[in-house]
Amino acid sequence: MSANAPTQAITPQLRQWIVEQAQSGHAPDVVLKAMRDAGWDEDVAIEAMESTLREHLAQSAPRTQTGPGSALPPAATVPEPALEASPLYIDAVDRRVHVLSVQSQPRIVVFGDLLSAEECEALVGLARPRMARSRTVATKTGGEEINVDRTSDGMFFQRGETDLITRIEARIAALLRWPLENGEGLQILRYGPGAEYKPHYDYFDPAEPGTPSILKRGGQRVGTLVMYLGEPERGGGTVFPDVHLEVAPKRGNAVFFSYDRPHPSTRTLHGGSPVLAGEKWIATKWLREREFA
Ligand code: PD2
Ligand code: ZN
Repeated sequence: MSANAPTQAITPQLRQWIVEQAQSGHAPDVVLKAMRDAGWDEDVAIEAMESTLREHLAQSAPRTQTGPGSALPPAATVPEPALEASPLYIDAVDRRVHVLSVQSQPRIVVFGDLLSAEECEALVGLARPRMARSRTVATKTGGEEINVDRTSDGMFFQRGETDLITRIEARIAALLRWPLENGEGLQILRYGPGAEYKPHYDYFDPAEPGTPSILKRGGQRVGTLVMYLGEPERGGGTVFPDVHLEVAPKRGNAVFFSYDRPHPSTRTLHGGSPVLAGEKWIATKWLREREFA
């Protein structure tokens, strides 16, 4: 709250109104603007929205994906780099990408030198003026929400938005042998000291009511490529708790993982550890089953 703003109480009525807005699909920015127009201090309004939606999610019925009689969702084809001959590097259109580590179940591959230092800097430079507090897709409504588990700032590029982005997207498509058209636009995230991304799955939970609407555009996510654009001094690794793996966020490197069904059995739970010193920047490319038009 700004220093001289009077204290504003977050009443049960306000909380109910916030939940109703989210359920009817209003974007967080729209709700925030309505609150500011009604005289709410911006920081109080954000806190009210975040705490209300967090509590609301926690109170929702527990999800059972693995209960007796519930079959696993069917497996999909996933992106897969050409690793059959145990290569030390893969030539991906215009760049020789190093293969630093490979794991099969779950499929997790660490790449070195996927991006040059100049490309990393250029992406950060393009993104920096457009950064805003991160939002993720709200699977309850199919809209967007401020994600209380993510304390980074972020933005999305359109696919093919600049020549640089087109070149990088073509490189990724060749590296992962997955159609460029099936990729979402690059997401850029910046984590300052203390910022983290709590462990989560990148696929859309089939049990959430908003998921069918999200899947109309391109189907499920089946793979993720996290590229490190800016390294912190300490902390900020990408962790996979189920397999006790931590990938160091080294600039130009990337970690790829795939998941053939939207289910925890893929063991692709992952998160971004808190940045302990410095700043971490990443670009994430999510791969869908079909064209993401
Ligand atoms: O920043 C990361 O390391 C990270 C961790 C978990 C990024 C993502 N997920 C993501 O972009 O999905
Ligand atoms: Zn993720």
